[in-house]
Amino acid sequence: MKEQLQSIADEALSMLEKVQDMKSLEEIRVTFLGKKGKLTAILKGMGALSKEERPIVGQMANDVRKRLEEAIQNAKTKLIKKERAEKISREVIDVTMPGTFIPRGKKHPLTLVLDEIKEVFLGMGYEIAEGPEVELDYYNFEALNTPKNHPARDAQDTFYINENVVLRTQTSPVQVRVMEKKKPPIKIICPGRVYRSDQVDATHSPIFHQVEGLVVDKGITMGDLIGTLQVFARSLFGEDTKIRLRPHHFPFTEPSAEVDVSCWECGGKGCRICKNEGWIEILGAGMVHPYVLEVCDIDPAVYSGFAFGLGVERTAMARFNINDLRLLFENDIRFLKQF
Ligand code: 2NL
Repeated sequence: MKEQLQSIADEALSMLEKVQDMKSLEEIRVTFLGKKGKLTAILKGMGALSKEERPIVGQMANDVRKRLEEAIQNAKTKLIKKERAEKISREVIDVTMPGTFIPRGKKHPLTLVLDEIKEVFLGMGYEIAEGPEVELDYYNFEALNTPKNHPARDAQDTFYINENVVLRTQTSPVQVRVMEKKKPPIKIICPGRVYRSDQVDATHSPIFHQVEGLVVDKGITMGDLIGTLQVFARSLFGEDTKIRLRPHHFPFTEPSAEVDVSCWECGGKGCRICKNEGWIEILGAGMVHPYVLEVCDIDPAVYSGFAFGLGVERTAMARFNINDLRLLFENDIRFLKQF
């Protein structure tokens, strides 16, 4: 039996020395140490030994088991190290491989125009003011001299959240909020998204963007308004651009005007772009109505102001010669690439 144990140990150790993978290692373990393994068989056969021999062989069998267990553990550690080294050598990074091409994006035409507009007014010392898109009826209409039953409040034009809350139809409520808080001099522009219950077509969208401007101080006149709009028109549409005011009505300004710029294509002679008018309408403007100043606790006997409003989509369409407003919202890359 001693010789048997010795030869089992020799056989197992020589197999363990040559083992190449985890699966064979496990097979070796089962062959020698498993329930039906060679060493177990020896232990089972010990009943046939004499009293004197039994402890000696038992001791020897235990030593062999210990040696084999240690050898298996060592072989396992070696294999894990080997597999890890192989994995790392397989995973070398090829630093010369070309990267994935990520195309560079560009600004949307609406953003381009908005940036230009902001730039002009920041240059004239205006500040940018922002406010909520979900707005109280009071700021959107009431404070702007547009009482209940005024046609501009028609449910067809305005998205009502409830009786007192609307999606703002213009950015003027921001200006009212500023006037309530801050006393003149005030010089702000209010860019932002506005909402009207309109059917989508080539010139209408229920969501669009506006920039409104407001100046309030002592002695502000129509001359200041015209001079400001002149600077604005020249910088957006070219140095030779002229402006003209046509009388109009807004509830929040008095007097009020619609403002045209001379056609940048034909210079006023008449062409396809201006539909032979020579002029293109770009904004509405006027002197702030005394009522609006009063509700903001600004004394109209001391202060006066001018205000104007323009549609960013309309301006972008004019500026870039775009004939359908929907193109600005579809995000078709073939369209956007052109600006
Ligand atoms: C248009 C016309 C306009 C204003 C907006 C305004 C704001 C205050 C007081 C008085 Cl707080 N006026 N805003 C004035 C005139 C015209 O917009 O056609 N917008 C697209």
